Amino acid sequence: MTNQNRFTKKYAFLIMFSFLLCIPMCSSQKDKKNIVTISPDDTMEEIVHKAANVVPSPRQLAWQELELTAFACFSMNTFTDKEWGDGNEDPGLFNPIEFDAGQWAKICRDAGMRMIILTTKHHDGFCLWPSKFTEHSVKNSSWKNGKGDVVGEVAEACREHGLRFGVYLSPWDKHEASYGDTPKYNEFFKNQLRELLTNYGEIAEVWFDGACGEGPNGKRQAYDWQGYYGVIRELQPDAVIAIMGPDVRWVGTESGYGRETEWSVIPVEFQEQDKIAEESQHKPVEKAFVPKDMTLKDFGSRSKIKKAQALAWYPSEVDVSIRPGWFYHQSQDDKVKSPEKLLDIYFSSVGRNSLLLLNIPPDRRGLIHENDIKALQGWRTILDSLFSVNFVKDAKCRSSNSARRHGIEKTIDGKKNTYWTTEEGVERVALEYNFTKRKEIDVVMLQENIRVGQRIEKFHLEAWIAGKWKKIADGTTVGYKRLLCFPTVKTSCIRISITKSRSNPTLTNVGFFKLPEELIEN
Ligand code: FUL
Repeated sequence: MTNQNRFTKKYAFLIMFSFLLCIPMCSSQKDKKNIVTISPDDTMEEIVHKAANVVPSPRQLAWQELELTAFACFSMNTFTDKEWGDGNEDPGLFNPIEFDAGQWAKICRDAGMRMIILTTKHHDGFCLWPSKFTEHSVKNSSWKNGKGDVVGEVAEACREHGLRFGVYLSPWDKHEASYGDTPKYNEFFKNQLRELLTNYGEIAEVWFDGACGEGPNGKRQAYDWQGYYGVIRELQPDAVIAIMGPDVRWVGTESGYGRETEWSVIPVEFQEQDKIAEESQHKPVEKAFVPKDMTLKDFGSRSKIKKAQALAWYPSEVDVSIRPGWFYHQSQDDKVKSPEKLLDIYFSSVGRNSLLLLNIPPDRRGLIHENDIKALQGWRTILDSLFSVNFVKDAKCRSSNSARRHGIEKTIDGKKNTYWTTEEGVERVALEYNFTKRKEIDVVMLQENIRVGQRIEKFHLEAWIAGKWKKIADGTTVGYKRLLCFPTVKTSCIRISITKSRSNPTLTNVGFFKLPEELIEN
């Protein structure tokens, strides 16, 4: 990652909170609970209780449940063999003669992706749709004699294949002459957003890159984030706004590896707390928060929330490319990540309370390259084989405590809306799953019911082997999904002990699985 990326993505974290603090509060009642203020008089116990009851907004919940999404970094850079263009590229260079959005959507769907996010405009300003507001677009390319619309075709293909569609729109524009002329460019950018958000059906995610450099005149632009967010909320109220936005947090690296301790409820620090609390129901409040390093080991542990002035639901997204670069380069055809590497990334993103945004950059033909297809298919085969048999189906289960109507059987019914929990005040608890026959197990899946909040802080797993309990894994946070992988055990019973929780813990689904044999031998 370049220094500029690092800086600008950090900056993103700063900026998004200003909006997060106001928009969720001034929108619907439902959205209110994804943020809570902490009073200076709150005891630690009260702060922990508040943290335990912050929940995702409906749009954040729908987004989290997608689990796997694809990025399609495809634009002028694909044809110039660059990662970042300078905005002076000849539009005529863009000519994907075999372009087939249906192929992208089919490959992504078959790999298990639930959405494609397209780079509709990268930093070079070239637009993949015939924008009325610039000449630097597909309308002046050789492709389809300037009559093509990549955004339209990808949006349509996504719909046909049952995928959601998202747009990446770079605020940084190295081509546009008004860039740096702040009010003028902000209007230009909002016009482009309006085109994308009105002409292409439902948009599930708007992805704002943090990169903010100089425009063609050497000027820098002050982005009107609040104005941009307003356009999105008005035109696509169900879309999450990611990275430089209030709904989805960049995990902090582009490696594909999330944190082992990943809280979706994290502190929002701002200076004029009373003023914000007073004004938040009525109008946006200008930014007033303290920057954080996105690579912190954790954002939401007790020591962090203790110092917070407010807490917000702000879940993490892990973005990574299947190749070394974000855009297609022929020289990287033999550097596509292997199915095993992708599996490891899956465990370390989806399996660590994050959503995975995997970039699959189409090539110059306008197709996903054969090598990427092979890797994706290999990965899907492993995932299907791994998760095809969940041993809970055969298990008899019991727990040391359960609340009425929330018994442990709710963890094995496969439903996402039912869940096990304990009686009020019971925060340490054990759950046992007894199998009719001994099973070989090396992967455990835990899912909290995030609809009521994220609560589990510490847990461990034990297997009953040769007449005694043997510890096989332990962890801190669970969140939406936690996957743990350990050396294979042959056991008749697994015990999950939750030893620390914020308020009564919940589990909506539990799974016990066995990795395919060939992976273990490797
Ligand atoms: C980065 C950009 O600068 C890359 O080119 C790419 O678009 C990636 C997804 O985000 O910040």
